[in-house]
Amino acid sequence: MSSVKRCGSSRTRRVPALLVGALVLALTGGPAVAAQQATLHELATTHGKYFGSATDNPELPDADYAATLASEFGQITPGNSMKWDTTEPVQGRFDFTKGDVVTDFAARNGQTVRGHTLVWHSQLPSWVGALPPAQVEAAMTHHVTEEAAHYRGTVTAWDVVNEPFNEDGTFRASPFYTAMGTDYIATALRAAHAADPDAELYLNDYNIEGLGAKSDAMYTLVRELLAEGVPLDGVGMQAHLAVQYGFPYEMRANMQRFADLGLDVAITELDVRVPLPADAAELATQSSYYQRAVQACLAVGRCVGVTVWDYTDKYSWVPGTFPGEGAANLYDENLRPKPVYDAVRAALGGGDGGEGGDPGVLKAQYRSNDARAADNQIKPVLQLVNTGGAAVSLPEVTVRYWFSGDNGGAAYSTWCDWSPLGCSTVTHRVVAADNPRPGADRYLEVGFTGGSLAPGASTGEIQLRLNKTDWSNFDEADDYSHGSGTSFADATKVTVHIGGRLVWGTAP
Ligand code: G2I
Repeated sequence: MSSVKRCGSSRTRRVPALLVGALVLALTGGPAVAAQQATLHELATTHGKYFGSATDNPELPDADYAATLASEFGQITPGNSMKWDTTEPVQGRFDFTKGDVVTDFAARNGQTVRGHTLVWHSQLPSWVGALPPAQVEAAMTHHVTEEAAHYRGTVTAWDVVNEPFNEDGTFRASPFYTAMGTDYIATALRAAHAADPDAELYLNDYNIEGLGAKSDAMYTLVRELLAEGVPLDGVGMQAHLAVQYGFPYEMRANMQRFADLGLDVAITELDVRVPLPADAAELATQSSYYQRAVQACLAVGRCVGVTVWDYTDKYSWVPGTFPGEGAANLYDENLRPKPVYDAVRAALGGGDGGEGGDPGVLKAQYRSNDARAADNQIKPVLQLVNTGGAAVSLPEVTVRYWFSGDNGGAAYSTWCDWSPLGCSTVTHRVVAADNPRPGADRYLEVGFTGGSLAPGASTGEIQLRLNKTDWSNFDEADDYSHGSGTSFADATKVTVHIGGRLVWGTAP
């Protein structure tokens, strides 16, 4: 059984992060300091998961880089050194020198290694594409067999096949697909299993983190493979995210549907790039994306861990591939942790020093601006307060003020009358409730087009108003979110969502 599995089997244990840090110090004979901050991996371990990073051979001689890689992360993935163009540049001539440097580093530092990757259309030496199709299967099987056998016992999980799909969910063309059709995937998995029966075998791809055509295609494929008894242990979701493209739709639910098939899932290459220069709102969005990805993994029992695609902007692949974008990683180019690092710690329950900080938590406060509960307008005044340890990106936030339309016309006008944020950044509309209740068949939904809320900060009051376009009267007295207090108080009947997740209040 691999150590990834062992990690998984201890998933139910909950060890306070500080205790883990103290234990590690005690076991390594380190100084008996009490307040050592738990590392990302130690925090993840308290949830039965690992926290890892990609790395690459040219980076390892950088002593400061290597020190943090060794101390902060419990798992590493070679970014390039196990790819086909490095390990078999000439047919039949194998060279595992670079990959061995990475597995040696991991062994010295008690880390597990995800092997990346055995079969991929990219970074493929030209001789593979030049083979007659009839010879591709034998070449692929030989390659998979030699490499998986070489790393038997040192690599705990393999990305056996990487990026098999196009964006629309069709199979990607490659020498393997051309020669064998979709069978190449089962053939590669069987060869890897024969060479290393203990390794966890994964299919890995990007843009399969959320529900959608591409993840549906992966879901269909893995269900078929499992039905055929093909050895497959997990699905890797790369998670190369960008603030300008939004967070993957329903990531947790998507991970859970793979888990429900009996597979492990892993976030294998997480980074979140931003257009440069990054402004405060974009960085807050970035923090929230990292947090939401980590939270999705924590919420899915069979998510075994999170790997960032290198931990520092100093060695990021992003600027070379997306000119004008970057700052995608947890540490800056001088190897200093950035605020997004603290956000990830908070999401892992590490807060600002292990006290269990709550990531991105908002509360809603409400006051009535309306002495007349039976006229033709509703005038709630709302404000949000960040009670968490990390900045919250306001475009991720929606607020619901629940009311009843009282049998008037179905059309509404909504207004923001005043807000220190500027009403132009506040969006508002009336939405019909999915589950209409007395006093709550509709809600006023409030959102934001920009900005972020620092820990402890408040939006200040947002003065809202709505009416039916037929100007018929409301009876607000029984409205779910209505109150008569004219000074601000915490309002648990006003609900707040971050990225679709309920973070405050009780829905009717
Ligand atoms: O592109 C990001 C990742 C997407 N998923 C699969 C991963 O394998 C992929 O990793 C990146 C590496 O991080 C880069 O370092 O894969 C790239 C190639 O597809 C790697 O970049 C290449 C450069 O393009 C080459 O010029 C360079 O010779 O790295 C090579 C080795 O340093």
